[in-house]
Amino acid sequence: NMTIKEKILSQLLSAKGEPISGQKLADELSISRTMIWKHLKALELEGYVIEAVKKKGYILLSIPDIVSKERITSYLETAQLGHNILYYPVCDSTQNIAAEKAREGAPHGTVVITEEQTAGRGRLERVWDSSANNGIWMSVIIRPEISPHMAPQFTLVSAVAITKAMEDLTGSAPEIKWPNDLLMNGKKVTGILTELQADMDRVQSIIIGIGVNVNQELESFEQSIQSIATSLKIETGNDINRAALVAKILYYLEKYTNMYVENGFEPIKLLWESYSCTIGKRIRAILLRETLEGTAIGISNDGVLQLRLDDGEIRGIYSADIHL
Ligand code: BT5
Repeated sequence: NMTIKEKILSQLLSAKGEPISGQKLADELSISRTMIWKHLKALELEGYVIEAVKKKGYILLSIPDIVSKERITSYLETAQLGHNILYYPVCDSTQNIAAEKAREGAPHGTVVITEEQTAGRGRLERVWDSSANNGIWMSVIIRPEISPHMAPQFTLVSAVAITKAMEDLTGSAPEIKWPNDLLMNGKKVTGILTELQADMDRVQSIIIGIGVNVNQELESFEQSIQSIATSLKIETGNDINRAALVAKILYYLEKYTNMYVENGFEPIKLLWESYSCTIGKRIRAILLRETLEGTAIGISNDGVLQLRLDDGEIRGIYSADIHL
């Protein structure tokens, strides 16, 4: 039950660069040549590059790098995550849609993903710059059977998963800055926003919002963040296949989620520390009500940052903005 559009695409793809005539397409699909032409125009609007060769027919020259369900699925290696993908060409925030879907009962592993967000957000309602077709803007709904106090660690579990996926696909790993930033050359390439739906003693769902800057040029970013943001393309010089990176992230997110739920935080903590650029450094931590300075000496088994103040006192930090 392919749509006409999908049938045309599959014909063009199997022609492997040879022209295929409008008449042949029309005959095979039992529709008029005018309809074929309309569908080809629609495909071009989606980013497919199609060349019309006089008297011969149409050639598919390139496929857009979109993060559609079909493209992600073709790379997927997971048992559960990403088996239900909700794709939106544009939306306000995948986090909002995922929250609604989770309340309606969306299954464990549901992914909400988009090409562009008009109201992408970070922590504390900050704006998340999410321009069209060049990043990964997705929210993953997971339903682990854990108590709510174990939920914040999923920010760290996710950070390790995304780091591993980037390292696999690009050969270079970012550094993790506690709690939710991934940096390359000191600039932010990824932000994570973990939100929770829970009863007093049981998690209903955790919604992991993942924003990865992938194929942006520096000018693609809002002026205000050009000095602090970067993308994989800026750092590695290469265009990255976003759908493949999404699938890799889901692969490691599933692996480390299972590891955390089964074996506790210890193994994740070791991985996290090996990629961290926070531990051992002198930092300033801006909390909601105060600012602290000291040395970050580690994270505890519940993901809490341990800060040694200048007077020797050790403080556990649950949530803050860190300045290195
Ligand atoms: C974060 O917040 O880093 C979490 C970002 C999560 C975004 C994802 S995208 C999919 C899902 N749907 C959403 O609506 N959100 C999630 P925070 O630590 O508060 O950092 C926000 C700050 O990062 C902003 O105040 C800017 O300074 C900076 N920033 C904004 N957009 C950026 C970008 N694209 N790249 C790097 N830095 C950015």
